[in-house]
Amino acid sequence: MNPVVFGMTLAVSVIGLAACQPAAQTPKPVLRCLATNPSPITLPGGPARIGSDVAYGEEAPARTVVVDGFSIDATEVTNAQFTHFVAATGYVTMAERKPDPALIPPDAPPFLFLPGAAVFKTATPDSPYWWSYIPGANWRHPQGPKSTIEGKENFPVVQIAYEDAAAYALWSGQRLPTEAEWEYAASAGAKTLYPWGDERVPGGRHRANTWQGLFPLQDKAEDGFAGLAPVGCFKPNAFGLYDMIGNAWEWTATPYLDSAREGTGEAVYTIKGGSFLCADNYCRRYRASARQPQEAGLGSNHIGFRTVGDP
Ligand SMILES: [Ca+2]
Repeated sequence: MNPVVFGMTLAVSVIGLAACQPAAQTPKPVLRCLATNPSPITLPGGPARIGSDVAYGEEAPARTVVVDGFSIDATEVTNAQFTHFVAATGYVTMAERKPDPALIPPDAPPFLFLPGAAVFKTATPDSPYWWSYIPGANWRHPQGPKSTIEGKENFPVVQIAYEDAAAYALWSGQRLPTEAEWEYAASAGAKTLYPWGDERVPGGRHRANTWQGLFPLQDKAEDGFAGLAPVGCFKPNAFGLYDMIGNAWEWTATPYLDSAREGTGEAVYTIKGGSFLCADNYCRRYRASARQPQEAGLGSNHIGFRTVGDP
């Protein structure tokens, strides 16, 4: 998708910004995050219930598929892990490369021809937009050239395009999960709305890093985090997998649509799990069956990935 269209699509005006009032401060929960990355989890094959008939239309129908057994990373791939990959291979991510001018309208603003990626920022009355193409944004500088991952080694790596995630997976002897594998792993056999039950915040305890408050104006961070969280700060699902819901969307190897038939000019893959930007008033894709299309070539600071392996 060309960045101009991307910007126009997401640069939605926010009505009534000035009417918003600051919310009361809510005590932040005390969370213990993983100190070390756990080993991948091996899951048995078999029938898996995926999709939903009671959520967004694109999730229907609920259906049973059969998956083969596989292993899956217990957490999203971290900055530390991706740093190791880049140090070993010299890999340069798409956001660090000059964009393909063929994908950009010739009359587009000059900054769109520079390496960069999409960055979220909280909207304000003076700037009612929440996504911007920022030159210099990449996995080392997820929120733009002045940002850093220093001290965030255990955060999920973001600003990763599809081929970057696939390259990491190949290097590590793994691959990206299919959507069915991912959803099977995320729901962990649960038949409830969320992998942990039918209540999103059972007993007032958040089970995933999402957005509380009126999106995109105010993130109250009642779950302990405004923006990304380190991996493994919330209770794992029944399979022992962390952050399948929330924190960062995750790439899958499943095309969202037939790009050639749809004439999008760029492959579009399915991302899963929702992110720290999913809110009650927007997105609400903090469920295992939720899905969203993502252009293969565009990184953003709310999309990461994890890998799977075959026995
Ligand atoms: Ca949060």
